[in-house]
Amino acid sequence: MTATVGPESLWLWIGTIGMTLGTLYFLGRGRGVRDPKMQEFYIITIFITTIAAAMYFAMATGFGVTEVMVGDEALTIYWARYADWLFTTPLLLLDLALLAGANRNTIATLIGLDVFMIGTGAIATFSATPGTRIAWWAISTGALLALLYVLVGTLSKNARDQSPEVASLFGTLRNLVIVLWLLYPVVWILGTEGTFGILPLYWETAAFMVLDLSAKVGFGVVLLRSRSVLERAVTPT
Ligand code: RET
Repeated sequence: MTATVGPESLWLWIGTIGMTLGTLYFLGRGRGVRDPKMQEFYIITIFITTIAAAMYFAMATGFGVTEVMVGDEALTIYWARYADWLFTTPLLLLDLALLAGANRNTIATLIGLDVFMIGTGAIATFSATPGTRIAWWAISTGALLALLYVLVGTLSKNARDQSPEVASLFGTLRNLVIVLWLLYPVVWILGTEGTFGILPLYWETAAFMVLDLSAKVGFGVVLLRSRSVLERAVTPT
């Protein structure tokens, strides 16, 4: 599944380097961590940036890109994004859910909605007519809104039942997720996938790169920087 990578490869290489540096940083910080519960956060977060680094490398080198015909127009599609998101977005939610002390049902609901969102988003991306593309985009965005509703409702309540420090860290991360994740469907619909031709592929790739680095490395830095708060999250009061 290859097509040629254009000048947007600049952003894909920056993404590859950024995700790799993020991975090395988290590996370095996690080395001395002995508490198994604390290690969970490190393992999950390190997998997130490792998967992203691999998928950015796949996109930059032309493996992760293909073409989709929409009418008589050929769209360049970086399918490796969806492979990345399918695994990394559930892991990001798992980090949040563990921090909040959520139960299994809440975790399953969040991850189920998330996989549905990325799955239907992938269908949107590979659909052959503008109408079906927009319809699947709307279905996927519906799942995103439902997911954010669970974050704001049940998960925030779980977090408030923890210590004030945990609740406050959770609040910061949750707000980061709300703002960043809502921008993905916007970039998609304005970008080449939306077929309205508002944002060219070059700038769309740059936008997704900035979002991905913020939502993964930025998120991880905020989550893992305060060891004392995490310790409180893993030792129930
Ligand atoms: C798509 C297109 C269809 C509509 C929606 C989307 C949402 C994507 C999201 C992706 C989040 C990715 C993250 C990556 C981490 O780095 C698939 C773009 C709603 C929310 C957080």
